[in-house]
Amino acid sequence: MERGRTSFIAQSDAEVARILELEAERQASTINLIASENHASRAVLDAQGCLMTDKYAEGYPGHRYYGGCTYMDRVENLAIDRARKLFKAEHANVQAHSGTQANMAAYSALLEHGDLIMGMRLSHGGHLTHGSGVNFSGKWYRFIPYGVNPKTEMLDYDEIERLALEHRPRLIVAGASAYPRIIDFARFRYIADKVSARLLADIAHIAGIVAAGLHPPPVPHAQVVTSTTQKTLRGPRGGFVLCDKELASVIDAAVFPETQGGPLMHAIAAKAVCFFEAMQPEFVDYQKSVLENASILASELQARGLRIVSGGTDSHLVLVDLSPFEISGKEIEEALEAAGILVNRNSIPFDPKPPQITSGIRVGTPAATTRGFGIEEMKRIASLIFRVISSPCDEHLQEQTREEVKEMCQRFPIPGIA
Ligand code: DSN
Repeated sequence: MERGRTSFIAQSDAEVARILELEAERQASTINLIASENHASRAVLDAQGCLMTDKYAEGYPGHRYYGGCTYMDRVENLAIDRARKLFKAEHANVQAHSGTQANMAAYSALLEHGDLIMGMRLSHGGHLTHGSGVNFSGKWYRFIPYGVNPKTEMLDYDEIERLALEHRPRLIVAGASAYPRIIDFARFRYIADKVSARLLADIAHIAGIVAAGLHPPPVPHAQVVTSTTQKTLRGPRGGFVLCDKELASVIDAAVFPETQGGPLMHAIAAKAVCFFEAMQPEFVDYQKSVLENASILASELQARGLRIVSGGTDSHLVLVDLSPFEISGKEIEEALEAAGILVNRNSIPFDPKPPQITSGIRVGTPAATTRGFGIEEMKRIASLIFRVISSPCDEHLQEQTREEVKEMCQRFPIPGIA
């Protein structure tokens, strides 16, 4: 069991080759329910490991600071064209190294340091780059956080509008890392227009669902859209920015040369492959299964008495409130890992516990769906999760569950592992 290039690595570095083999074995024998992860295709992995790693290509297609960029231009133009087509955007920048870099560049293009932004509170499902005090965003800009309604645990658009009218931000960020419901980009734009703010949609988590047409699109509502490529979009680890054409030059300048140097051309080649894969009809089927699996997982967990934040999900993720069981997200993350099931501890709205401990777990279906898990497997996974949650200190039970997980996994190989 090894990925294509491991044998070459083994010839020059046996230690790293062994670690890669162990990681492949870990991925193959465990169920990955981490909502922000996925299993990229062999084509994406090969492109990301390709010889474009060797090339400097500072600048943009047709305007590079190095010779030898003919094929860099071709592959970057392909990635740009595909990203624009996939998301119906006027302009795309595919050089951002990550979602954080994409947000850094977008803020820099649109704002001055000290400007006011509205973003979703991290503890209600927002992202570090949406104003956390430990992140550049919270240090360089002033943020007014918005959150979910305490009763519905869903975005409260009336309250967001009230806050916008009171504070009059220059930018509103719509998007989340742990919010299981549809995000109403049209409503966000209506609010932004009322206070002459710009709207940025951070679709990192839902990009694949948006690309498949199964979540209302951020374009044309948001003037700027940022994203990663490795989550539901199932591409390489990386970022990209979409924007209206009048912002194209300021966004490009904010990515390079302002916040990044040389682009990662191998990653851009892999992004091109990812966008191509996301244009295929099978990708829509895949995203439908991702949503169906998440919905089944939520209802099966609910049927066993677990409280699901907001009462369900419209997306690829489910937030489970563990507080009625008087156990923490950290304890259950660790107990589930011992049982071969990977989730992450996650704050739930109004969580009294700190982010290192949390009262919840976040459970997502993109990776498990990629390896072919369907409704029957989701039902079984829900019963295994419940079993572990019910006896979180029972190591024998975890070992027994781990064996069952291994047996399930053997029937569903990961596409990127030969
Ligand atoms: N840290 C990622 C997540 O897990 O959602 C977002 O960048």
